[in-house]
Amino acid sequence: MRVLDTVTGTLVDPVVDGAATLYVCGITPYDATHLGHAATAIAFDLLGRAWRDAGVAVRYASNVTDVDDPLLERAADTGVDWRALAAEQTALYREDMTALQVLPPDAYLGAVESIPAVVSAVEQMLAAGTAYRIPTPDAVGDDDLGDVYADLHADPQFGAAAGLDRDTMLTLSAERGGDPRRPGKRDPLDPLLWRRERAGEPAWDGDSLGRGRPGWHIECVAIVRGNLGARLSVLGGGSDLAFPHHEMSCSHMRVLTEDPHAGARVQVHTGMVGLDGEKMSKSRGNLVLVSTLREQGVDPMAIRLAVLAHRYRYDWLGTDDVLRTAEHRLARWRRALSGVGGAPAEPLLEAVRTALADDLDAPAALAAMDDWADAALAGVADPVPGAPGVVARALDALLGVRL
Ligand code: 5CA
Ligand code: ZN
Repeated sequence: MRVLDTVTGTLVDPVVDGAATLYVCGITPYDATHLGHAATAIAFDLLGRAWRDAGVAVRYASNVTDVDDPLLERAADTGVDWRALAAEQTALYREDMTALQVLPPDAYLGAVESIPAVVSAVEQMLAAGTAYRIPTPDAVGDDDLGDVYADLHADPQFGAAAGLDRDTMLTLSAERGGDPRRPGKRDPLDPLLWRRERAGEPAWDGDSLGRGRPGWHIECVAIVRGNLGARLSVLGGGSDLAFPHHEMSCSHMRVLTEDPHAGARVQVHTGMVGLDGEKMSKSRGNLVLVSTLREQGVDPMAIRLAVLAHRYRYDWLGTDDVLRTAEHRLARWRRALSGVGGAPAEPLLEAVRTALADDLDAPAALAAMDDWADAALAGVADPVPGAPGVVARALDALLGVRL
């Protein structure tokens, strides 16, 4: 089972001694799940299924960023309580994932419940001199504790994974949650670890850090360390997270553990699903939201097939056509499976397993099943009794497509 390591650009088998740990960056619950979120979740679900099928001992953790700036901003804009928004969208996401047959992580944690782990990690970095404080005259309270930032110069490996020039790093940092213009930082790229309480913002007890809330990267780091250990097999998410999020997360893990090999053995990034489809179909009811599609009666298995028709590592566009093609395919497969006999199942299973082992080549797996369905619908000369049942159960297990 090899996957594309986006750091080296090579295919790598992340399994060591029959075991693998996987961390996938989950949602910030301020909006409903769209096809892109679903595609990322399904890609790593396939990886987990392929590993389990091969007998690998898998431990999988993920998160919900249930307190962060985008969530607080959306709540303020729409006049709802941020906690209610997060709870509602997290519940909806879980329903969507269940409908899409995405197997749940072994550990699924929120940022809020991980605050004690974040606080001790940040305290440890301050004590080691790998983090520093910036005064916050606008913070609530009259102490002088300040916001805490990581000192990236403490990590000689910082930047090696993403391999970007400094201007690009600065631009991406500004676009993706960083604050390169914040005065007082040692390096404009240094990421926030702990933000002191400001008027009107949620805050929690931070022991020696004072009341406040966690930075983004350290949240994922705390969950990884607490549940999987600091030497991960695979760190995954969409390609929008490669920099700064995953670069910073791996840096924090190295610094915290004083282990140059801490972080991820392999980073796997899914392509971005273009939501042009959202604009296109909004007039017809915003087709790209998984929950909307479900409400409209679209079979979740057709949504899953629409995703699987695309190789995870490339960008693609979610359109009506993609969905119609998937519905057609699903109906065809179901017709092909409705007989009592069919072509033998074993060659198909072999083809599906081989496709998945090759960097999760789901489109090749679907093509193999298309061939089996063609044969079944054309009428097999020597039909094997029970073959359709074996095929249906194997596709359920390997591809998560319940027929
Ligand atoms: N909570 C953070 C990660 S710690 C976050 O990025 N949340 S998110 O809701 O924006 O995205 C959730 C997951 O879906 C992430 O892995 C992200 O990389 C991925 N994702 C977001 N947009 C897309 C898209 N258009 N196509 C594919 N994957 C996407
Ligand atoms: Zn994350």
